[in-house]
Amino acid sequence: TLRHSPEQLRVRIAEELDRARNRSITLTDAVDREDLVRQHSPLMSPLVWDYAHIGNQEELWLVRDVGGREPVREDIDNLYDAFAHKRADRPSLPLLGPDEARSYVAEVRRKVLDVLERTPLEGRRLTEAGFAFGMIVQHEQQHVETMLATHQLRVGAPVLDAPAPPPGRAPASDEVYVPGGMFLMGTDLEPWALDNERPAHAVGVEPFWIDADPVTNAQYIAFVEAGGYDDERWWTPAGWAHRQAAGLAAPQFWHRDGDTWRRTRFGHVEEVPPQEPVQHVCWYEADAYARWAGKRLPTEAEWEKAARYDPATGRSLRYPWGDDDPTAAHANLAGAHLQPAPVGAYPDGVSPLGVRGLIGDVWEWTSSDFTPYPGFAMFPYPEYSEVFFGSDYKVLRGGAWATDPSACRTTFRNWDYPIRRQIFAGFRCARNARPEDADV
Ligand code: AVJ
Ligand code: FE
Repeated sequence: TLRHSPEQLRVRIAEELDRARNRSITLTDAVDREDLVRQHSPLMSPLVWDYAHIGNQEELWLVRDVGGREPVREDIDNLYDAFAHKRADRPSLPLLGPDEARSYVAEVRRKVLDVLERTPLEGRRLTEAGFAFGMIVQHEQQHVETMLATHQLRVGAPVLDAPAPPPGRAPASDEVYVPGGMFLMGTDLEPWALDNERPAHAVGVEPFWIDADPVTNAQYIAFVEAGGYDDERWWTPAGWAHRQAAGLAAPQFWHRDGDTWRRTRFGHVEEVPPQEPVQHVCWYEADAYARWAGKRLPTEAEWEKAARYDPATGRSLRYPWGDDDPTAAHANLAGAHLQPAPVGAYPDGVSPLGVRGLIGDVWEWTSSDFTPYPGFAMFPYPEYSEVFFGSDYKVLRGGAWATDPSACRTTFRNWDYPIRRQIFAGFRCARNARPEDADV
């Protein structure tokens, strides 16, 4: 999207809208009507709510605001306002049924494609470089990821399948040295970057070491089997209280079968693959593991420097591998495999410093609270990020196997509560460098 002519941009936007819609349709067509309207966990909306909410957001921003057209269904705005009803309450609302939701969403899309044909993609900030369309593409893709989390919580026969990921390979070394000093964090150039990724600004970090790969299941099992869940020393007071209250003893969806750890993944029960990044751990678990390992979580500035700083030029890249858009060779994205790949499976995705698996596989918890960058300006609405700023949420970086490339960049910031485990989140560790480490 960086250097498109207006006509190429229109084609690209239509393709992105279509790709997002194909994913939402796949996930909603995969289950029967009962599973579409049912709540599979109080943490999640019924799938049919996500589906109609996707259409409603698209109507609000692209049909009404960008297009200036008459509302399609103004009467349902409140039902699909995420701030008006908590997820737990959504099943009891008079929601559109599956057929109604499908025809509503399709009608909105027909109008949007017409709006796209007639809208200048320059001038007005909301439509400059197709921003509002890009925002809606990313919104749908984020809900696709949420719907995948709902599928993972659903109990019953498997309905989703995908080919296995490529094989992994060992890293050259377990940790990578990141030099201290300034780098450019955030972006002004990425046309579809959301408000919280802006503006680009110089940030200094102290020299540090970061894990070459995300923490694997095998590494995490060592923590579990060393009694890490029963040793208060590794946990913050809030983490320990939560571990006790929630009875945490292993990642979500794991169980012990004799001597073997197994996991349930989209209805399939399988042995926990040792070389895959661990997922379905909350921030408190990640933080406790890091302390047990004699390390800590990286800050989001450290994560971003490790991901995009090129020491040869001093420049910040768009992606770890350079400025090209992600392909299937760079990273495990877009739900292609429905699971993380073993570490080292994407040699083309390595960062200039030699850090691997930064994009895709699992969202990575950072130690940072979700706060605005200096010079932050809310755009185009406060409910995307601004209302979430503060100390309640921790930042996650890098995207998961479920994340679409359109909603995944080295600058992209995700956030969630430190207790959340149903998201596709893991982590890697970091530690401060000593002065003599600079010689390596
Ligand atoms: C950025 C993933 C935290 O799912 O709550 C979806 C994205 N915002 N609809 C979320 C979002 C509005 C958001 N996250
Ligand atoms: Fe939403």
